[in-house]
Amino acid sequence: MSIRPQTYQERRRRLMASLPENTVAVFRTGSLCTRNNDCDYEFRPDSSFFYLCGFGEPDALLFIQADGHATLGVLPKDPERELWDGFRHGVEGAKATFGVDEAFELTEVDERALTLLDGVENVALLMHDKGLREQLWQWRDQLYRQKRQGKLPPDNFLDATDTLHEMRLIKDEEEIAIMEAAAQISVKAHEQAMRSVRPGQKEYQLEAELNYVFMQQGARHLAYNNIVATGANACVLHYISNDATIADGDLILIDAGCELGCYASDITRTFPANGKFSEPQAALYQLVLDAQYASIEKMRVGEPYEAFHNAAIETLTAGLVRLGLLQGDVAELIENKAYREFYMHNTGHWLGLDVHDCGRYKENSQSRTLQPGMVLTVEPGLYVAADNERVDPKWRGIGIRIEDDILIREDGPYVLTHGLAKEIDDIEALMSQHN
Ligand SMILES: [Mn+2]
Repeated sequence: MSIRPQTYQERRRRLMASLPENTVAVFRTGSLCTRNNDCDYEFRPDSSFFYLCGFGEPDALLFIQADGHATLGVLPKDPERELWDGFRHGVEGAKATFGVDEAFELTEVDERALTLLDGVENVALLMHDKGLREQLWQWRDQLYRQKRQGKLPPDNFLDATDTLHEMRLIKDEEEIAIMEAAAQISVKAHEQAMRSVRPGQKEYQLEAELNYVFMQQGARHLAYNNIVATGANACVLHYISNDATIADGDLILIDAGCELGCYASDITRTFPANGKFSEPQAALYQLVLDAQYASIEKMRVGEPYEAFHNAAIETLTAGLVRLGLLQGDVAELIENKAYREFYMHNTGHWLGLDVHDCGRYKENSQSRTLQPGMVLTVEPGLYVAADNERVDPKWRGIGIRIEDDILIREDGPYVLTHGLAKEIDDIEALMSQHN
């Protein structure tokens, strides 16, 4: 299960067909980042670069000409460096493995770039890549200085961001297969966390169970930092310290997903540390779950993007009134955004090579409509701050989110993260198989 070289070729051709004639598009993948002294963070290729060629080494540069002809600049083969830092594909390997038409060693980058840019009218790039923008300007200046020798510097710089992001937004069959596999590995990891948790454990000890399953199942990387939040820590939306002690009676919120072939999965589950929901925990949990089901119902072809968020808000607000956390008329409370005291984030985001994947949510300030091949998360939640004195003490410090990954298909929403318990009974049954 992987992306075929022909698919990358096809993407490059499609990109160039959407850009003006006589354009060269240039992308780069990024460099290693230092963590401390001589230790680097693991390298992860830029998502758009990877989408166009699948090459995973640092410092690489991709030129695509108008007809789709692709030239990849790569680090040279170097037995000494490879002995220390690991394998490099080099020029021959890059051509043979990734289906690019040409490759060169980065030591020749200036010469190659000047040849590729000479006589071209437009240069397309991801305009936010400041380093590349500056590099391209330097090459342009060099051509400009040689104008009287017959060189023709490019006239315009174009932003390829929108075109490329819209392509990435609609997933093809190969991408969907990888994303479902990633989702299913994450399902197994969450199941293991639910089965193995014990009060008294540190959050990071439970986190270790997730990471173990990810890697055992073939996913070497995380899509984002794991959130393992016990009790009121769940109310900190991007809690990542994961070093508190899990108490009997806590709810635990885990937001974690593996990355497979650079594709993200993104799952949140909330479950009781001792295996049994208390009454107030169960009441709020069931409300969030109802909101999630109502939301998924709206994840259909032709529905506006905002519909599933609105469905979640309606269910949550009505439920908060019913349980006594909000007082007043439901329609008015929605109008005044009163729910924001307990629900302050959106109900979903695009998912793909990036966990918060690219693609516009609105077009001409109108919510866009859902189309087949879009993948997005659905993640309603409720968070009652531990110091919220406006509500009955029994609700305080409860944070809940339930998140799944949804593929929009002609025949309706398809849950990529299928099979993972989320009904109260199913979670309690799974947790009773304690290991
Ligand atoms: Mn998410």
